Amino acid sequence: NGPALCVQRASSTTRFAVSQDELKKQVGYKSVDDYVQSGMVVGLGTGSTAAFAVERLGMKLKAGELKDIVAIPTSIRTKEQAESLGVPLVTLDSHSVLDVAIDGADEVDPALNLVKGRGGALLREKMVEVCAKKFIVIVDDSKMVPGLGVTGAMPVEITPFCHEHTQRTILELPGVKGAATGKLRMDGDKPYVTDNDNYIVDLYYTDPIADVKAVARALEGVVGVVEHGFFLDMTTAVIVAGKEGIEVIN
Ligand code: ABF
Repeated sequence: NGPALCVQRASSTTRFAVSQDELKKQVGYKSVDDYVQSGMVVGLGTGSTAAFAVERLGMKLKAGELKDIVAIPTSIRTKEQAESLGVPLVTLDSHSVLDVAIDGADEVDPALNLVKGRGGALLREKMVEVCAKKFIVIVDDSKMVPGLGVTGAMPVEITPFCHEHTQRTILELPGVKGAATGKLRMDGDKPYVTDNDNYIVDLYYTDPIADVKAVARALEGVVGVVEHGFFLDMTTAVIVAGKEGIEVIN
């Protein structure tokens, strides 16, 4: 049985030229409206789409429509946004189980497996989202792909210690060698540094990845790899916005 599809048609107002930002806002707001209730522990994702969910949560808390919420941010920038909106924050150290986590993604395949991490927050995102009873992914329809690895980088967070060695090791792995090129992510003329003081190697595939689970397992076997951007078998539902309306796939 494949994922079920529930299509909510666009209202007459949303059928006209809707910007990408408006689509992100629609799914961000809907995720909070449909999946967050008072008393919950909520995981807050990172990125321009997740920022709308955080915004909505802040609005509803301020309006008193939600109460007794605590939230766990997945990056420093999400933490700062949530703090600025008065969202009470905790960490996994005090709350190991979340009721729901909401986040964006870079790619979503038909089995609802994901590539994440082009925003650089993959480690904290995965640590938090794997602890959620429900993981709700919010995207515009440009993120829906027939197979993972086609629209851009597949990020791998690695230790700065001997990063060139680790990058070479990754590029020799089955499922990577001959299929992808690797590039250390840069921030100007210096390596990009994650919230966890690590580096990121971006893998660029030319064709959809044939066996995503095998590549994920191989990456997990490399000492020096901290985490990879495949989020497999984690998704509860994907809320997708396109010009025709919003779809919930689960
Ligand atoms: C996070 O933000 C990431 O895992 C992903 O890389 C990115 C998606 O950002 P956006 O919503 O801005 O496209 O969810």
